[in-house]
Amino acid sequence: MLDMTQRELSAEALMALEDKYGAHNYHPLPVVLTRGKGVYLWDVAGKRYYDFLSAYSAVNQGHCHPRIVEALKRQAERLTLTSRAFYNDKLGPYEQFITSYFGYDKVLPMNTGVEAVETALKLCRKWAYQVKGVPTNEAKIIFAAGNFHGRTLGVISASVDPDATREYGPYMPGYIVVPYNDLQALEEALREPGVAGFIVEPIQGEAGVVVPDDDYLPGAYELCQKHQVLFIADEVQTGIARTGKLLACDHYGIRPDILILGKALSGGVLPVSAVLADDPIMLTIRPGEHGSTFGGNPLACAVAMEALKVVQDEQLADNAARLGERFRSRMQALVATSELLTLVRGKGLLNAVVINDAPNSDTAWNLCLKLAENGLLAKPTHGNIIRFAPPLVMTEAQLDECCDIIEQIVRDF
Ligand code: IF1
Repeated sequence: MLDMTQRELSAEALMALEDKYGAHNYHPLPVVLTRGKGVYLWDVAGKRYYDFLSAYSAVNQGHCHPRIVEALKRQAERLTLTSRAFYNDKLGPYEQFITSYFGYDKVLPMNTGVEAVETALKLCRKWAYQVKGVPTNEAKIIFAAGNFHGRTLGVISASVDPDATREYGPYMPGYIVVPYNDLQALEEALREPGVAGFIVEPIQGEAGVVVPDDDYLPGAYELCQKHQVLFIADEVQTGIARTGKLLACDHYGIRPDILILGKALSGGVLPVSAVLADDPIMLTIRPGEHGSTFGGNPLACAVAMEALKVVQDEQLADNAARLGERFRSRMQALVATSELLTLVRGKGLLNAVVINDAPNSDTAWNLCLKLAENGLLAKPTHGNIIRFAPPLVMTEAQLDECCDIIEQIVRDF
């Protein structure tokens, strides 16, 4: 009976429910989705959309990928959770698989992206005291301004976005924030005593898909090595084929000391995240010193293993690279002839267009409403930037159709 009622609720009624009973910590586009398949989403009225957000790059493999859903179902009927109080028969094989997939000695499995970031920060501090010999409680970690690493207190303490930090203080000590894409500022910060790590997004997502200069990440990595500081890459959003390589760091030939993954590690099926590092770093955390009830659960292990195999078998990195070139060249042509757009930037299928208006304007939002009306879902990041990040299983023909829609809307706007 309840189910019947729910199915018959209109989009308006469903939005009203969220408004009335849910916390107001989001401001979604007024679209109520009920089904997804590959690059498509459908709303409750049956209207079909191209998904150009991919749940913030969590569904790189496409919505409800049959292989991943099958792995989920198979494991769900067998064993879902044991906690880490006992061994389970999925964790070991998954750990072997993912470490060889990314080329690290060890993995520490967590659930959400921000938990993996927190894990990396804790690991970095442990390493500072045990290996580098930093005096107790004096370890410092360097962050880049414009960062987005999640929502915990430990992580927002590094944010420069007032929306993320306002009235959530006091904040975590031991942080240094330097400008992004500025090697000189990083080098100066590295000279401070007690620096243990530098954490960076290879491309800053929330900041508006900001791609650094080609020499920034290799330069930063080299500086970290020189100062015996861990280079920590937050590839929660950029990883797993999104930017046209398995990892964004692969574009620059650098291998982070600590690698953080999340989102697409499960193909968007359930929260699965991971921290990867070699033994001298990972083994500084000992039994009882860190963990999570759900981290490394058999359901997550089965899903993540299948999700990573899909990325490989379907050559999603190559597809992202190819389609990304195509997308940016189409948008480049549009930028050249439109008053409304000033530039397009990105790598692979993580791209953004910047609108010729103020960062606090509502132009990007209004453009996204128009795009949605015309069957394409994208989300503004700031008032004048729209991120375009479709699932990586998209075809060229589909991408062309999407570019046609964007072109049309921008010209008519
Ligand atoms: C939301 C942004 C994207 C991330 C990086 C860690 C996390 C994220 C590089 C934490 C999460 C999300 C969360 C999402 C919005 C979103 C986002 F616009 F805010 F910046 F993707 F671009 N590191 N990113 O991007 O992962 O704990 O959420 O699993 O609604 O907050 P999480």
